[in-house]
Amino acid sequence: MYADILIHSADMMATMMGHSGCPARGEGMSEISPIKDGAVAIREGKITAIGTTEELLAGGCVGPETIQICAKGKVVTPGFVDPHTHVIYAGSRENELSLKLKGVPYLEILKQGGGILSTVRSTKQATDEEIKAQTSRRLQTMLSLGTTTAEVKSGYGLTLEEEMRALRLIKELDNEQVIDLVSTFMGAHAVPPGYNEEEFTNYLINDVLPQIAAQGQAEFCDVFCEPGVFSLNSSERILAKAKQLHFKLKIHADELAPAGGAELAAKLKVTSAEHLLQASDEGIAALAKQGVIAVLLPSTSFNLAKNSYARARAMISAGVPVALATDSNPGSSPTESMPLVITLACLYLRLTPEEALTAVTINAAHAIGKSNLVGSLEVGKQGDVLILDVPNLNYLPYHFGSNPVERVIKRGRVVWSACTSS
Ligand code: IZC
Ligand code: ZN
Repeated sequence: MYADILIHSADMMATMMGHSGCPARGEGMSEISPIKDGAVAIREGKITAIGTTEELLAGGCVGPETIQICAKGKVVTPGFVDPHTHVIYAGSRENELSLKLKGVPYLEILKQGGGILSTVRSTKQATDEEIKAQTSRRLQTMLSLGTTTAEVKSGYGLTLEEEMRALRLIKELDNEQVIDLVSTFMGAHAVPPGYNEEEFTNYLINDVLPQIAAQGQAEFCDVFCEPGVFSLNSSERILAKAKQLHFKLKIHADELAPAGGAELAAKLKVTSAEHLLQASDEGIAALAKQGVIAVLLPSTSFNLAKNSYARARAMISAGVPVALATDSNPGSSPTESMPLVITLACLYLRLTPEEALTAVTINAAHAIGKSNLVGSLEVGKQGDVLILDVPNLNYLPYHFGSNPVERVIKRGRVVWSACTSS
């Protein structure tokens, strides 16, 4: 069978093979299973062969119609998986920049009715078409920066009706644009005016979650577990109900204050715990024991400008599988860039380039339950491949602030190319 597309002659092809069953942890995070002079063949959207250029050419996968792309002098990787975003919204919050620069804390802005609540208002006022148009632009930027699969959280609705609308729009966008999207229900994102925390928690548990489950448009349920937003107790009640309703679980934990969020994540055996800047040693050990993936978000730390980053080295030493994400949102991380996240992870989380690559590919795929489909270059997986215009892997975090992605191949089709999009 001839391939539809053959990418060949890559100086280095990072396959990330061997971690599809379980996320990589400890020293396993450094195993990128590289192939020198690497090649990958894709047919009908799936990878059909992988090896050296010589091996693939000898295997007879090139027919008269096969598109051949030479990656000489380049690095080839799986498409990036961004496992934590809040990209479904309308509006922006640059008006809060001056407050932030004056040192007003993120949660104080929220308390004053801004922050998340400001985006809730702008999203509510927008039409479906406006939300989709603004979100599509962000997704297109993400694609150009190498993201081929992403998770998207609701949470700028905070009513049953508006949360359902967000999840419906995520589904529509999943069908209409290139990036594969995984939906997360995050009604527990902030307490809206008119409720106290307990009332809103009860509303989510009794009125919202059962209907979201019945609608079937979200795979995961997430909670902003943070003192001043949702307490440990409220978070546990919401996630326990979500588990009963067969959602997979995520939790924003220990971001701004140490509060036992990591311990709760381990107790509930969530798929992933996010942020974790203030996670305790006990919390980290508990995450490792339960195999909970830590999704770390260094662009958020960078943008909050507090010089405080998650203790990724302690997590990796303890055996916690680490993934990385943009946290793309209009408040604490207005960026779409996984390459920037890779640079920040190497400089401030002290990941090696190999560990960072594992964290944005196969471990990120595990964090959203898609490791059987994406996150590595292996026969049978989706043909989601990046050609990076970098001479070696160190160059990827080293040179920052411009786009290293030369071409994005999604299910065997070139969907973005640096040379044609200027
Ligand atoms: O809009 O500020 N952290 N949720 C929790 C966010 C950031 C999104 C936002
Ligand atoms: Zn988040």
